[in-house]
Amino acid sequence: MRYMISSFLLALALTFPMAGAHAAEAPEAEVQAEVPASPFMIEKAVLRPTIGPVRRSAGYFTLHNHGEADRLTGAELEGAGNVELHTHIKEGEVMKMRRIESAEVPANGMLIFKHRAHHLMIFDLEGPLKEGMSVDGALIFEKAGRVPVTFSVMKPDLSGGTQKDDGMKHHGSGH
Ligand SMILES: [Cu+2]
Repeated sequence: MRYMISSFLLALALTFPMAGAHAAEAPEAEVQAEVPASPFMIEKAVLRPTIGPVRRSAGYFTLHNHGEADRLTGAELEGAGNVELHTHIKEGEVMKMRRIESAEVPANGMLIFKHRAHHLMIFDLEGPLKEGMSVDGALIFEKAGRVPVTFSVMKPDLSGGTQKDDGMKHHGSGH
């Protein structure tokens, strides 16, 4: 059911590029019955495969917001003990990771979590994440609340990186 509704919202977004302005005019009954209205479309939701016995991963996604400004304040993942929001900062010559409390979602804009930038840190996984797996989770927003998202486990696009070896210094998990 969720898939059908997501498709409906996607169709809506494609039909009305200015979805923020038009969403209110769309037929309401079908949407409001099952999902709290979410102005978001989330794509490229991926988790890194785990490496050996390490029960830690990183998560990435691209969120398109077709509504008002909001803030991402947390995330959940099935089978994970804890999920944190992190960012990368450069201190001198060294890239470091730092936990952040929230991330801004601009009105009618995007929030991108990717390699070497904002990312989800996944801790205390119950088991390994292998390529091809799907894992249910959720992103939690100040206004929109809990928005379900399904992550695919795959090697992420690393093209956003700068220097090859920087990524190996963080948490020892290679992201
Ligand atoms: Cu991190």
